[in-house]
Amino acid sequence: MTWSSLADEAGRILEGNWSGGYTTPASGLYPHQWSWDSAFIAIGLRWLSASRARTELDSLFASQWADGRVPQIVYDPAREDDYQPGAAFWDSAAISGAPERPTTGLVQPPNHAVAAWLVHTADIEGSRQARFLERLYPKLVAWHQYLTMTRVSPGRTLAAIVHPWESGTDNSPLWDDALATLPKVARDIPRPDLEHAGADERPSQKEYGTYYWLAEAYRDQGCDHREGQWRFLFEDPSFNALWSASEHALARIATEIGRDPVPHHERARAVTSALDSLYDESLGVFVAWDAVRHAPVRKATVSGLIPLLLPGLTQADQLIRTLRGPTFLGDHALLVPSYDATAPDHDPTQYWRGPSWFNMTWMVIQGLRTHDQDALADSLTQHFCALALEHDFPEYVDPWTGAPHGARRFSWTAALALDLAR
Ligand code: 9YW
Repeated sequence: MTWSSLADEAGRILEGNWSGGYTTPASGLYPHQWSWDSAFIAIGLRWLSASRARTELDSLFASQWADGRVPQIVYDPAREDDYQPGAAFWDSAAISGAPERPTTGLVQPPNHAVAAWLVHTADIEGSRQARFLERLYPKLVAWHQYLTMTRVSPGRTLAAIVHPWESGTDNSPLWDDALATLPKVARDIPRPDLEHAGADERPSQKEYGTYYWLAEAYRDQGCDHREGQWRFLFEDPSFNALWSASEHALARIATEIGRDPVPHHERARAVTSALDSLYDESLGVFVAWDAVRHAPVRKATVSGLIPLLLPGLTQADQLIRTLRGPTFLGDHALLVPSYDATAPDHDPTQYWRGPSWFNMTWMVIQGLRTHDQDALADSLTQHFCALALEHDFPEYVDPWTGAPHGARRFSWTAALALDLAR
């Protein structure tokens, strides 16, 4: 592998998945714009075309809701039949405060300010000329304000997700017990995704039954979980670590455009210190907090390693020990498994229940660099780039054999490989 062949191929993939204003995650399986994908994509795209990377984020924020939320998916109406649930399911036009383009009412992890800052640093001159940060800053502030006002329960500091899709780690074992208590929709659910990936590589029909039930309930109460007793509410470590990292990035952005960085530093510190309550000493990782049952979900997933991104994290040494140990990389894993390698229900080929995902390993690499662990960061980077190139930039891989699964020519795999190959 040479870095230039990797960069050339990654560039072709991002070109192929470019829709004119944004990049789809994968041409067949995911034909719309996804929120946290766009941020990861912009991070790589900045090395190909900083202006396109700016457009990627601008186009996502053009569909921000009046309450500040950045929707999980912005739909391309021309591809309505190609992904479910589609725009017709959400009918966002009927909800007050929704944007012009159809979107879902859910959100995804808040990695956008991190991306905006990185895009800016790749072309400071162009960014200043385009007034990119001036334009995006108030929108990013409104997005984080939505999290504070709507997703933080009284007396808490961390933001909660209201649906597994919001975690970005859809069928993670973290959600199993809560989902088992929920109803499923009775009708047949269309699964156009199964035309592009094997059924054993996607969430099951049973999981989809509950996802739909929960999404319908959320939609039917106007996309606000605070009406009544919402039955799925989790504080996820990765979601909140990204929020804190994004507040640090917002502080840099504020300074760059002559605004006050202090509130952002304060929020970042508050979220980081609130994450302490999710740290599980005996597992050596952060776990999710079930805010309905008021109990932690004691399972080790890659989500629990993502707080490594945060400077000054008091548990950094223990997290790195856990990462190197049998739960994750210990048994010669090439990339970071998404779920505890020692768990009896670990499945190295099943979506978020074992395989390694490139975005997660990219964040772990950034975290290792933050905590001066360059040797391990370098070795993960080598595996990352080699596997991406060898297997046509897959969506995810078996952590030990590197065998590819899910979509190929997957945009964030290409974008983040490009970023690491710099
Ligand atoms: C789905 C687009 C999305 C990602 C998620 C991932 C998957 C959608 O694809 O969810 O249909 O399963 O879990 O993180 O944003 O790439």
